[in-house]
This record gives sequence, structure tokens and C-alpha cells, in this order.
Amino acid sequence: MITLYGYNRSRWIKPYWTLNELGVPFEAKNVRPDYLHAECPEVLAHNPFAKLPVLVDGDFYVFESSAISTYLADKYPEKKPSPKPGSRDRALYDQWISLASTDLEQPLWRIAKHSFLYPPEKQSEADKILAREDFLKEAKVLNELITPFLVGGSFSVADIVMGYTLNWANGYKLLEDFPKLKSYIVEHTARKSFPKELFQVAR
Ligand SMILES: N[C@@H](CCC(=O)N[C@@H](CS)C(=O)NCC(=O)O)C(=O)O
Repeated sequence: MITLYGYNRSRWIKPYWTLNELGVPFEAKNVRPDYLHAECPEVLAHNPFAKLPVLVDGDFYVFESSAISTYLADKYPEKKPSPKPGSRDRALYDQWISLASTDLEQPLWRIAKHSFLYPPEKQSEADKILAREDFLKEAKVLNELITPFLVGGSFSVADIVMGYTLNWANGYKLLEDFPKLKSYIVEHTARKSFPKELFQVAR
């Protein structure tokens, strides 16, 4: 049995969306990261960084939202194949997943931290402005490169990771000048597998 721990409309959307897309049954446990100690000490024991999401597959624990998503797609090739390791498509798949999870995500995370995660006295408007600039610089290039599906002409985890990240950016109104990026997320978040319900929960 697969159990996915995560919290509301956060990075667990990536593996949640992947599991839906694969049609693999799973149990979703919505828990706040700061409640892990009290509610799920076994999860904390397997991810002492105390961050979510964490996936539990039998006796196996894995964390990092993009790594969980690629693990799942690789584990169920009969449901939806992911590109074969060593192939050029696999290299491109890893390329887009890395870009979205690092260069594109980090400015968004900085904006989140300086908007509501750091205590008010540590929040910096100047760093938020820099983070917006960093994101927009990448987005300008990506808007020219993006294609309806990032790899191999069909929907893959690369589109889940990129779609999640761009959707987050859109929430910060960072895609206003990038119509191709906006169309990309409209298209992919309209999929039946996109977990829209996570945008309603609050705890
Ligand atoms: N790179 C990690 C980031 C995980 C992360 O920061 N998760 C947030 C929720 S989306 C969290 O657990 N925050 C709690 C904390 O930073 O203490 C991933 O993609 O899974």
C-alpha cells in the first residue's frame, strides 16, 4: 500500500497528481509539517529534515516531491511509461524536472518565505523583488522554448513538475507577459488527474 503525506496546496501536488495520472490507489494523509512530531513520528524518523511530502511504499520511505514523482512513474511503466534511462528523452526529462525544481522554484520559495513564512521582522521586500526578477528572467526564455508536452510528444512527470511550478508562479501573477506559459498550465491543470480538491482544503 502506498501512503502519501503532504500538506494542503503544496509540493505534494506533484506526487499526488502523478499517482492520479498513473491510476495507482493510495492513501493521502494531510498533515502540517510542524505536527509531524506529534502525529507521525515514524515519518519524521525517515525524513529528519521534517519536510513534506514523504511517500511510504510498504517499508520504503522517500522524500523530495520531484524524486517521489519520477520514482512512481518508473515503478509503474505499464501504466504510463517514462523515458528509458540512458536515452536522450530521459536526459531531457531530467533536464526539465531539474530546471523546474531548482532555478524556477527557488525564487518562488523565496517569495513565499518573505511573504508569510519568515517572522515579519525577517521578511525582506528587497529580496522579494530580486526573486521576482530572477524568476522573470528564466520565464522569458522558457516562454520561447515551451511545447505542449515537454518530452516525447506525450504527457509525463516532466509536465507535472513544470505544470505545478508554473501554476505556483501564476498564483504570484508572474506569468502575465508569458501567454505560452499560461496556456501550458491551463491545458495541463484541466486534466482529470490534476488534484483540484487540494486547492479547497485548509486545516
Ligand atoms: N525540495 C523539497 C521541499 C519540501 C518542502 O519545503 N516542503 C514544505 C511544504 S511544501 C515543508 O515541509 N515545509 C516545512 C518546513 O520548511 O519546515 C520538495 O520538493 O519536496
